[in-house]
Amino acid sequence: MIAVLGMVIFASTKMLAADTKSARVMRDRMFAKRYAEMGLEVGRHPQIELYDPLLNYGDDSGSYTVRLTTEEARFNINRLLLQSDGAILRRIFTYWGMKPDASARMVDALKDWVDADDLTSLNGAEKRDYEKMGFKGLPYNRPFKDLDEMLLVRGMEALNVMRPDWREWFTVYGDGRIDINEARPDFISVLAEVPMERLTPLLKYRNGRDGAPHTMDDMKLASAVQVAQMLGVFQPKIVQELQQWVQFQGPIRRIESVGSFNSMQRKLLLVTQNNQTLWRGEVPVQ
Ligand SMILES: [Ca+2]
Ligand SMILES: [Ca+2]
Repeated sequence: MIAVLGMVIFASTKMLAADTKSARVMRDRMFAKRYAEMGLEVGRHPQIELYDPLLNYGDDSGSYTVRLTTEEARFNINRLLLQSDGAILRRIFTYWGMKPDASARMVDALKDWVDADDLTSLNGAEKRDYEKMGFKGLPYNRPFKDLDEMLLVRGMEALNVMRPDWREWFTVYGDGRIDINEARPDFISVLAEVPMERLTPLLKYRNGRDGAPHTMDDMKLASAVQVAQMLGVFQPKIVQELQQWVQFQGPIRRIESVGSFNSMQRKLLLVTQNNQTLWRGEVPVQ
């Protein structure tokens, strides 16, 4: 099927051979997206395995690379705000280089946005504060339905400039527990309050004998105690936090497909649960 699709793309490319530069850019964008779409279709197949060779494909004109992971590999922003004292979120912002008062201000503003009341937290922002800034109808006073809603929160514009990849850290899906088998090392470092170098035993274990992530020999972490031991954390507070905030196989699939054509790259994302689409769209290539 893929070979046939590839030939179709190649043939249409030839027809467009003699055109202007802007038309070439448009064409490259279109074909890069088409390759990404091909990848997404392969990646969403229920029988596809994490390490399936079909997840990478290339021919003379273009290619796609698919990454399968779980949505729970990210921090659920709503749960962090509504089911904790905000400590983990403050740690994330501090890790990004924000000063303690700025990160407390950001956490409080986010918290006020999602909590139902109009009572301004110590460093937060509620209706009155947004009205003073000239905004009516804010905050929504409900959990974020989409990450982009976060951009409406006071202070997020500046954070978006400082940390353009902030979306990579968060999700609005899942029960809030981080899939420790899929989470990025820096996420684990922030979650468990350990420096990156302390992660080596855990990552070694997770990667299996070949030392590479997402291959057939990967090992699965299976308990919070095991995670705590591997990270060398014994403070009861952190162990308890791990027990509360960690899981080992998130049920929500995240399929990321990057299509390339000439120098153009486009990335499509599909989030599914029980084969139902939760989110589908294009995201920036990081
Ligand atoms: Ca509120
Ligand atoms: Ca491996």
